[in-house]
Amino acid sequence: NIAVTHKLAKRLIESQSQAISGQQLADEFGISRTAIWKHIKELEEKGYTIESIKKKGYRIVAIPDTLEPLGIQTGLTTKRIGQKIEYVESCPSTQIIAHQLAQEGAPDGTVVLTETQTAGRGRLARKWDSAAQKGVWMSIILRPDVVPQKAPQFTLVTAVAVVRAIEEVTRLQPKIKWPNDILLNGKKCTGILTELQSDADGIQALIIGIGLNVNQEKKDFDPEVQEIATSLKLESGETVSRQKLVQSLLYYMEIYTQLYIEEGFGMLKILWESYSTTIGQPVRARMTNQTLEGIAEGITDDGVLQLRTADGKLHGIYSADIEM
Ligand code: BT5
Repeated sequence: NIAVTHKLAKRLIESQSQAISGQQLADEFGISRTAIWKHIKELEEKGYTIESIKKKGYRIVAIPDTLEPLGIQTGLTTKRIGQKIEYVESCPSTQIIAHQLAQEGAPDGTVVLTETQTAGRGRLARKWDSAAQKGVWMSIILRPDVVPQKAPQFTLVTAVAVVRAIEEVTRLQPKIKWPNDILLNGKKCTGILTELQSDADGIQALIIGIGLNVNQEKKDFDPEVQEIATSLKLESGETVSRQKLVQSLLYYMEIYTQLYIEEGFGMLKILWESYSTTIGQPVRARMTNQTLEGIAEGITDDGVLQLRTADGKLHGIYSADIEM
């Protein structure tokens, strides 16, 4: 019975260094001590390290760094985001699963997580390389009560949340490249993809996809992106806990999306600008129908990039690929 195994793990994780006796666990769960022992074996097979101390009982020493709900939700401090987690070991794309769940009525804050994607996608149907067990491949379903025009800013709000989470869990200092890239030393460690389900009544659901490279070595990346991509491990030299990272990311997503919905973009814009590499720089903005060169002067309260070309004209750019 997997549910009991999960409950047992949760109980042991929460009691931390304090061992709990087999008898006490048996009483609490209303099963035999032998049954408890079998669940303990089950956890060990899943990669948990459990110490069994004579006369004292069981104590969890280490948990495997998977993205399973159990590991993510134990110690999660959010109220909305991540209360419901859909986890699959492998899938074509978490965006596809999230879209389907949203259509079936999944609640605000539902999170989809996977260890690897076989058809991870970026903007404009580009490919997203998603090495197994090495990154965070995640989609978040939000149901904010805002007009569709306010949807693109969720990409910027998410970018700030990603930066804060990386800062909290590592000693790295990530930068944001408008609109949806997070960079470390000029290389991309995270991409964000915000998609929308809407109808005549407005936004039905936002599907925010986040692809975060965590523990890849250079060889783990597809050859096409090896020179432009990086991971937290490559930049920090240390293996990073994906569980901690997701917990931190969901926390910042909750507070910043809330702030945005309730107060607008003002405060977040200041934060966003403080992390931006784009603002104040000469850039080339490639759009589907044209390319513009100029100085990126700032973003508006709607998240639109303000680009001043050599002729002095100010252009509002809604979506583009930026080269610097
Ligand atoms: C993005 O698109 O950056 C958005 C990526 C969103 C991925 C997440 S993962 C969870 C969820 N499920 C999905 O299927 N997608 C979302 P864009 O700005 O279009 O950038 C795509 C480009 O980034 C590609 O053309 C490559 O050049 C590069 N790229 C691909 N994989 C990468 C990786 N792992 N790390 C860094 N760069 C990568």
